[in-house]
Amino acid sequence: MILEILVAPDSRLKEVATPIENVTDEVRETLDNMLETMYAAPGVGLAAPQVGILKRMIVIDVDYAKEEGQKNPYKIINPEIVWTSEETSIYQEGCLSVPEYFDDVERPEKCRVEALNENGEKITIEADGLLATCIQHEIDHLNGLLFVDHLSRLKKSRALNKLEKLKKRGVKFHNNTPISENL
Ligand code: K1U
Ligand code: ZN
Repeated sequence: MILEILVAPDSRLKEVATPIENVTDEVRETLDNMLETMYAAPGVGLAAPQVGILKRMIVIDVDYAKEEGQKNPYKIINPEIVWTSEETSIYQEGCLSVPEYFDDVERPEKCRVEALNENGEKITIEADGLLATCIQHEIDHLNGLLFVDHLSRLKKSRALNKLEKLKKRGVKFHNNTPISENL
């Protein structure tokens, strides 16, 4: 099932999500729905708060972006960043909750993340490149942060004010694109 992706500004995107206590069938079904939603958007990651679920789970597939049809999804529950590299890298990020805005964000180049998989087993992910960027971007969502929070105040307000105006005019978004106006 495809879920509705929240668009900023939305107070639910600023909340800190709570840990998952038990990895149940309901959690697995939500992860599957999140993946379906992410592929349809299309995106390379999605965090549960972006679909209005304030729980600590994310999905990622950076390989899908490289070669269409090649799926290599991660379903990640209660992720914790346990190490980051001192070297940083700059990547032009986008966000499904901040449609039509892209900007450079500097983050640690590599990171190590401990989490649970969809079977409730402990996993460790050693990430670099786009995977490291994406996993840090998604964990930010679990902590109520958007990538525009890493930009200057001016750039952040430019990005969010534009969206706020579109929302006030009744513009709805579909697949990251404004689609309609109820004037
Ligand atoms: O969290 C999100 O909103 C998803 C976001 C993840 C992300 C992208 C780039 C850098 C960091 C995190 C996206 O997927 S935006 C869309 C996107 O980047 C993309 C879409 C289709 C093909 C390739 C990339
Ligand atoms: Zn995002």
